[in-house]
Amino acid sequence: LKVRTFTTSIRAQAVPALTQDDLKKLAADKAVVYVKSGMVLGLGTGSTAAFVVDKLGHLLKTGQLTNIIGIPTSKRTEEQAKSLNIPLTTLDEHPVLDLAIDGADEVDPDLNLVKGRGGALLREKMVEAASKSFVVVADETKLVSGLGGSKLAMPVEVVQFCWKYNLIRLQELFKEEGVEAKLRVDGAGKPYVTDNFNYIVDLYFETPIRDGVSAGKEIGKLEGVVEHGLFLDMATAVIIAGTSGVEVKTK
Ligand code: ABF
Repeated sequence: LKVRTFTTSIRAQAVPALTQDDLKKLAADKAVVYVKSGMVLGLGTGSTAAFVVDKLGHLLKTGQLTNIIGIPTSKRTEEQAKSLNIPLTTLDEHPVLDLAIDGADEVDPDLNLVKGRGGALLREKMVEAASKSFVVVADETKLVSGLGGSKLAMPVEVVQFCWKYNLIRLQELFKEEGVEAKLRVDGAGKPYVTDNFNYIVDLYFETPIRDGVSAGKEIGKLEGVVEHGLFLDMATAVIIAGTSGVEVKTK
């Protein structure tokens, strides 16, 4: 496996300090270059993906893109796309997509990802797995040397029925990584409910996951687990915007 990196520099002189949102917009600008008229597109979720959806709306409105049709990865993205008059479809109608563009929570050196802190992991994985190419947009804060290494959540979507039983089984599975498993709650302290009416158990690792492939398989074996946030060997390109430039990493 060889990851190739191409960097476009941002000229340093007279450029005010870039905010994280500026970086996300730069990644989104680069990503929409991959979009061609007539494509069936996976529309991601999260603040970086939202900049992509905004730009697609603008390109359609100004006639720079025509005849694209999107499959949203969450209800939030569906609403945003509708508000921008982006035509929408479903995986039932279009089971093969040309391109999906989405954000990520963690990106490792082999372009494996943790996704789903935004809660949309199930639809994201379904749409992105059905896509001929999958471009990730992120700012440099998302780079990690090993998945789980950011000390932030790695989400697992579970059915509501006996969620605690699965929380304990997940904790048991990763006891060597020193995992802490927590049920995700919303702002009111109630369990967070996904677009698919499930709960999310967030896993916090003390040390990065040693073997992502086997971790994914072991999680998947638990009955009542619907999906997990390890997106392994799925990204065809990752666009990382940093203060010194925009990098495109491809496999
Ligand atoms: C989606 O949004 C998720 O998979 C990921 O959880 C999140 C990243 O959000 P942001 O771009 O706001 O950091 O891509």
